[in-house]
Amino acid sequence: MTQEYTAKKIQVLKGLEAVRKRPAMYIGSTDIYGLHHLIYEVVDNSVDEALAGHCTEIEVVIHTDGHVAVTDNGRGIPVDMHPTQHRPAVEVVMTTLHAGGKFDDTSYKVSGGLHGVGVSVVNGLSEWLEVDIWRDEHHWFQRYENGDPVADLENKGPVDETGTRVTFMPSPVIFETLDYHFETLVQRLRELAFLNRGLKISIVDQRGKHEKRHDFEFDGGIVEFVRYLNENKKTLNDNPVYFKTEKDGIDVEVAMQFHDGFNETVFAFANNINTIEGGTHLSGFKSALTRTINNYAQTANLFKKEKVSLSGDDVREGLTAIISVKLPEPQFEGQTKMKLGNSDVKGVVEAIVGDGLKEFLEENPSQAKLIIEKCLAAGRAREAARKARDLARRKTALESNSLPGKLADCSNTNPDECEIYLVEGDSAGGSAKQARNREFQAILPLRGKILNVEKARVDRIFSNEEIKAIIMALGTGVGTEFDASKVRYKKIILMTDADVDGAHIRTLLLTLFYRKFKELIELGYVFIAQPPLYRLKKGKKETYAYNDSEKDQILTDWGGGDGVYIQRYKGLGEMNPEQLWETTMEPDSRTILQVVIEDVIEADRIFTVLMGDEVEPRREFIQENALKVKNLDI
Ligand code: 0RA
Repeated sequence: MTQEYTAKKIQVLKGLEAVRKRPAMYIGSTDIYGLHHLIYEVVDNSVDEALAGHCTEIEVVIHTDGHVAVTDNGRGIPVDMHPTQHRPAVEVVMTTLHAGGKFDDTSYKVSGGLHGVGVSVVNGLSEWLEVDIWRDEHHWFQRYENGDPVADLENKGPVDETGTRVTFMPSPVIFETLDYHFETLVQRLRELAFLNRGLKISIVDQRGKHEKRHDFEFDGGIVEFVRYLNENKKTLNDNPVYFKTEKDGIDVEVAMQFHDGFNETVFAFANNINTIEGGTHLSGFKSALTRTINNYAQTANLFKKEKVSLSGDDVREGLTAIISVKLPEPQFEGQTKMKLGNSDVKGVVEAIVGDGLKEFLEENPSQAKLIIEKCLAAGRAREAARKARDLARRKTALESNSLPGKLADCSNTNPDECEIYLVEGDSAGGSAKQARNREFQAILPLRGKILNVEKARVDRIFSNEEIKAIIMALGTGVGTEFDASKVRYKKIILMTDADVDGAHIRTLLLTLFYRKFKELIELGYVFIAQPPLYRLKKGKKETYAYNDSEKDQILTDWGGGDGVYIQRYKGLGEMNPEQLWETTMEPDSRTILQVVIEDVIEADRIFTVLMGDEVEPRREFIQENALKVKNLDI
């Protein structure tokens, strides 16, 4: 940016009352997501300084009492007098909605879109906020409370360096929680560091006994991002392929690497935002990929006799890729505003991926051969799966209205009111069938461990009996035929034993849902049952405990363990139907956990990394990342 910044460039719109009145309109919500959003907003401003070429380091510190400081070594927020407001520019930036350089096309601002609501929103939602600016050879300081300055901008003396520190305490009146989730912040900051090559981003958490800290700085940028996602995978091209271009103000970077697994992991970012609904950058990438691989296979005579073309799904099997575009005026569309709409982006991405990939394949014929063979194998498997599906369909299995033999269905047919329990083991299944309310609760018993879909190709997945039964019972179809609106139950409850095997089966089921029925998770239809661990009885008193600390609490309340009969349930099968009903299935008394995907990238990586043989990290993951406790029945 060559244009000099002056205070008059800042356009003045509105005061901050609007923000306090309707915080959700600006930051999405006032729960933990909104709370994290405050940090992202401030960090985004610093990232913009970095993108403009003026900042190399950003540090985020969470202090003991929950206030947060974000420091960068950029140019510093301007402090000169605003020509019409007669206040320093920083005060205007902090107290006026949408003030900032970004409304005129000469001040190039890249981040934002989703977050780019302006730092004034953070100020408006903070009990107090302090800004320190090192600029024009001086240290400047101002404090605000509930959005209003408590004193004029203060000159605290001469300094040499430049930068900005924004320190803020989110308002406890506005936010439901002030308890940041460190790992979530770490993941986002790591992602930002990957997406902005060479930028150093640190995060420090001082709340616990021991300080926690991460320093991220990736000189390889998104190439390192791809390596990180492919950790523990056997890759086909040893180094991720990387393309970069700049055209008409649009910056495009792509990194990609194939591995011998079966999942497609393609993430598209626009201005550092994960555009989970895709958009023009993603479609440009996909069409170039399919076209280029087909052309190369044709020219290099790799199709042999068998096949004439590969589909998009075939060429993306086992592909990990990051597409990152940066552009001055992103248009975010779609339901969640996470789909890039700028039409000119498609051609730019298509051109660079087409040219770059062609060159890579031609220059690396042995790796190219591996990749094409893998795509061909994917095509064959897809063909086999299609045939198996057609065959099964003729036998009225997967499609039509037929249901699996093991399913004890409910009588109600309104999906809004219906639940299905996927139950570990035939004996627990039997208890559940007796226990249930057959009007709205269906039971599908599953025998033993279901297939790990992370390690199997489509044809095997769809010929697995347990998985077939699940697909038939759900009614949605699968793969290209999947249709969430056909779901037969809007509560799909996984019910497994409270032991290591149960945790494993639950993970296998979660993997199946994550990889093949992700939309059902996104729609909030997937839950985990919480059976009790103990039954406690003393005289006529009887109760259940769902974990050890609950059990200890009950024993304390009952005046110690004397005369208390404690039964530890090793599995669901040890409960009789009445007990199973009242503890785990009765909507008024049970607790079920809703499965939510907090962070797609980490979820994807973790599923691939952890579907190996380690049980412990898997269990921790399930407990810490995938679930949000929500008692839906209260
Ligand atoms: C407006 C204009 C300029 C810089 C900034 C804002 C700025 C904002 C933040 C927020 C956190 N860190 C920041 N660093 C800079 C350009 C100033 C110039 O031209 O010198």
